Amino acid sequence: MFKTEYAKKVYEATEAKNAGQDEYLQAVKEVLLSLEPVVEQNPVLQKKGILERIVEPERQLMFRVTWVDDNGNVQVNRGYRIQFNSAIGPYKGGIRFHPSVNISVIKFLGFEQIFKNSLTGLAMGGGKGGSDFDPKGKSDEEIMRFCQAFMTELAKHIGSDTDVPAGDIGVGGREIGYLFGQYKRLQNVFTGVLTGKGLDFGGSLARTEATGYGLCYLTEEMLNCMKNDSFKGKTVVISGSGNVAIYACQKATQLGGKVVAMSDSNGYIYDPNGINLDVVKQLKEVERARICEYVNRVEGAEYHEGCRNIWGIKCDVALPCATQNELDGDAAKKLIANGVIAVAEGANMPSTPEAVEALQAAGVLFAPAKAANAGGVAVSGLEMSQNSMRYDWTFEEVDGKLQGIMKNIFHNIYDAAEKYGVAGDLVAGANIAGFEKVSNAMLAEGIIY
Ligand code: NDP
Ligand code: 2IT
Repeated sequence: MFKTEYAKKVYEATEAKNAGQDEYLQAVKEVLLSLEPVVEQNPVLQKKGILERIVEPERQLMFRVTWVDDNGNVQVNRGYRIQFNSAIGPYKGGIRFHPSVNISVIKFLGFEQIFKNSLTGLAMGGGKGGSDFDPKGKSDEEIMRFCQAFMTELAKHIGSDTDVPAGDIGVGGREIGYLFGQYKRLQNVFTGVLTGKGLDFGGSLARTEATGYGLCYLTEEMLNCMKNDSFKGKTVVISGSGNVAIYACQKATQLGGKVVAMSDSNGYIYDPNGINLDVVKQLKEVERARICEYVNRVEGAEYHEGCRNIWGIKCDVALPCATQNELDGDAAKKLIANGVIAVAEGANMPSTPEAVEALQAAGVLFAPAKAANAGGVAVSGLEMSQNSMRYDWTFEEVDGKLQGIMKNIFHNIYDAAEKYGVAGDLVAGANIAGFEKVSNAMLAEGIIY
């Protein structure tokens, strides 16, 4: 698979050093394969060990989180923060609370974040954190106590100019509030140390909407530039029903698309009349209920057990917005057989390598996560700017900047693919364009002899 000795050697060494870390190795392999034309044309990258350095986190924190549940029982979870790369700015990236979290998952997310954050054009390095804590079925008090226990250790390692966490799966506005409160209590400073904060204490307008909206802005630009087309009149399928999926549904609908399906980890709903987003929001944002409940409230809708079968629904645009490796080779084949035009990744690494290969080979427009879901962290960057200024922009100002950033990202990745002889391959384009700024900074900042 590898054509250059250098990339191959670095991948094999990474594999040997990180045995069993499947998600992390999957993410590294894709990036190193894309970077082969870049390392071939720039021998200084090998001379200065850039690839060896970029696959090794600057710092990895793993810690015990002890908390007490509502029955008075002591519970222990594992916490993580991977401070992956700070060449272009303070570490920046979300925190995930989900039972599937392990070192491999957090490292793949932190690694991807380096390139994503670079693509936004803002000064943010890459990081990620989380815990194997399962928020499902926990009371509000349990969530609060867990967040406080988690932050009691994390607070020692983060700061508004050092490392700025945010939300991800299982971490939304409620959790960020509790985490922020505990940081402030411990450090006695009110700073922009987290993003995604509530609007009353330093949060940015449009951060809640940013990832889903940004995904649709980039998809619209891709449809427009590569197919002279748009969302208008398109049938759209969106997996997930969390933060990213909900606001992707809202924007896709505003742009003239009809979203006919959404899911959670149990199953999916199909609504031929177009998803009623108010119902989904009520269920997911207010009641924290399961998606199956939708069919009890909306006539004509169907519920099917098993979230993966959502990709069998005929659609023009597919937006995977749930989790990693949720769209595999078989799902890609179904989408292709049903005439899909575009797939854009709202989740991080939702498509398996087999799916990406099949979609690209079939000529389906494919926007990779690093570019397509960068709107969330981009507006996090804008939240940091507003916190530094101690001044807030309006929703329209932030949304306008987000649109500009997403259009820019599309053109940068499109142009990078063309420049390195892989025109139209936006996966390679995103990896290359994201890498260029980070590697330039690493070269400029030197190494200790
Ligand atoms: P949420 O916790 O708000 O929602 C997650 C959604 O995905 C839920 O519907 C959840 O269903 C579903 N899901 C989670 N795990 C699985 C699984 N193993 N199998 C099937 N479905 C699953 O998270 P977000 O919307 O914030 O995040 C979704 C994706 O977007 C993640 O990949 C995240 O990394 C990525 N992302 C998030 C950003 C953000 O700003 N929030 C920014 C960029 C990317 P259930 O409720 O049943 O668990
Ligand atoms: O994957 C991601 O980009 C996020 N979860 C958002 C990170 C952030 O710092 O806003």
